[in-house]
Amino acid sequence: MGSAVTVQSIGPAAAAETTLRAAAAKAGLFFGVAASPGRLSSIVGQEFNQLTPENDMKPSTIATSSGGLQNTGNADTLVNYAQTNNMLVRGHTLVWHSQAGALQGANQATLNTFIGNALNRWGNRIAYWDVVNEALDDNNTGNRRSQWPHTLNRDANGDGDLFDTGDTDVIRDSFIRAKQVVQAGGLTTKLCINDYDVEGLTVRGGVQNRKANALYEIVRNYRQYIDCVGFQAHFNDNPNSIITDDLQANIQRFADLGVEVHLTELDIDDDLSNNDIGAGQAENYRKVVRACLNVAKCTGITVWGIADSESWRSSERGLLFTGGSGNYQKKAAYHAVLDELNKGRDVSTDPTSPGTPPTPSASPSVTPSVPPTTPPNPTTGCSATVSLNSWTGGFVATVRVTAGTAPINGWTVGIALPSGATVTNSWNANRTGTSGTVQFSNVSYNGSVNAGQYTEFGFQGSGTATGLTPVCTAS
Ligand code: 9MR
Repeated sequence: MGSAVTVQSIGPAAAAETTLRAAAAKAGLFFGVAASPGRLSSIVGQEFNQLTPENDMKPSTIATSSGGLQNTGNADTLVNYAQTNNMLVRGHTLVWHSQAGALQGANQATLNTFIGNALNRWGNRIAYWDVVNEALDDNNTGNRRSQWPHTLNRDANGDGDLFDTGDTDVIRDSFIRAKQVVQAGGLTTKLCINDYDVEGLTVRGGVQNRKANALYEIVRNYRQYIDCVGFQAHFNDNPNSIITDDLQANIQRFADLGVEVHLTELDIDDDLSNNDIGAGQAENYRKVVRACLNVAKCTGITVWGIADSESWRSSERGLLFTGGSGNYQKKAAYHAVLDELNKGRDVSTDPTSPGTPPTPSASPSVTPSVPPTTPPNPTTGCSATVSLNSWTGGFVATVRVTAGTAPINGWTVGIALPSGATVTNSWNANRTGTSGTVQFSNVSYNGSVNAGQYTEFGFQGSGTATGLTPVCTAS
C-alpha cells in the first residue's frame, strides 16, 4: 500500500487551465494524441503532452523480416517533435497480428530481435511501449486470437490456459524479452499490453466482459514483466464497445494489480440515434475522463487523433475537434474534457490511495490533504510546494511554483530525491538528472508567472519519495 497520498492540487484561487495538457498535468496525468508527421500542427504541442505515432512505429513500417529496423524517419520526426514540445512518447506497437509487414509469420526469436532493436533504438525517449497489441479475440470469447503470432502458442497440458510450466505463450515471451532489454540497458521505459473492448467489467446487457477478464488474468500472471495496461477505449455502438457504468471499477481492478492504466486510443462515437452509449458525446467524454481521474494509477489518456475529419473513424465524429489541416475548432466534447480535467482527481474511493480524504468531485476548491512542504513565501523570487500521489513502488509528484510579490520570468526547482527514487517521466518542465538532486526548469510557456500566481509541473518516479523539499530559484 502507498504512503502519504495527496492528489488534489487545485487550490481555492486556482484559475482553470486552458489547455488539456496543463489541466491534465495539474491533475497528475498526461493527455495525449495519436499523430503522424503530416499532422504536427502547433495544436499538438499546445494541447497535448503525450504523443503516440498513429502508424509510424508499427512493424509494417519499421521492421525487416529478420527483426531489424528500417524506415525510421517518420518515427524519429515524431519522437523529436515530442521531445521539443516536452511530450511523452508511447511506442506503438511491437507484437501485433495486424500491420506486421515483413515480420508476419516470424518466430519468437525474430520477434525478440525486433523487440530489442526497437527498444534500444529510442531508449528512454519512449516512456511507454505497447509490447503486445490486441492479443485477444473479438466477440467477447475471452480467448486469445488464433492467428499469428498466437500460432506460436502451445498449451502443453491442454488445460485451456497458457500459464503452466511447459506452455509457450507469445505474450509472456515477448514481455520477458522486453523486460530483459529494459533491464540490460538501464532503461526507464515502461512495458504495456494494449487491447480494445476491455474497458468495462461488463458489456451490453450486463454480460460479463470475458475479454477484460482474460486480459486481467494475463496481467495478473505476468505482472513481473508488465508495467502498464492500455484500454484502447474506442467507444461505439458495438455491443462490446459501449461505455458502461463499471468502467471505473474495471480500471480500478487493474490498478490494484500495481500496473498503470491508460486509455490509449480514445474516441467516442457521437451517434445519438442509437442510445447504447448513453448521453451526448460531451457527457460521455466527461464520464470516461472522470473514471480515469478517480483511479490514482490511471495515469494517462490519449485521444486517437485531433479532428473528426482526420480520424480513422471519421463517420463517427468521435474526437475533440472539427476542422482539419491545422485549422481546428473545439467541440463541446473538448470543453467537457477540459472542465473535467480541471476538477482534478477524486480518488477517495481508490484503495490504492489510502488516506486520501473524500473530496467533492465537482468542487473546484479542494485543499491539499498534505500540507505543502515549503509554504509559499510572500517575497520576491519564487517558492515551490509538492504534492505526492504514491503507491507501492512508485509515485507521481505535482510541483507548484508560486511567484513572490514580483512577477518572475523563469524558474528552476531543485529536488533532492531519497536514495532509490528515480524519475521516469516528467512534464511541463525541462529536467536534468533522474536521481539524487534533480533540477527542473521552466519550458517556454510556463516561465512567466505573475506576482502571487503559480504554475505547475509534474514528474513520475519509481521508489519512494517522501519528505521532498523543493527549492525554487527565480530568474
Ligand atoms: O488509426 C490507424 C489507421 O490509420 C490505420 O489505417 C489502421 C490500420 O490497422 O490502424 C489504426 O490504428 C489502430 C491502432 O493501431 C490499434 N488499435 C486500433 C486502431 C484503429 O484501427
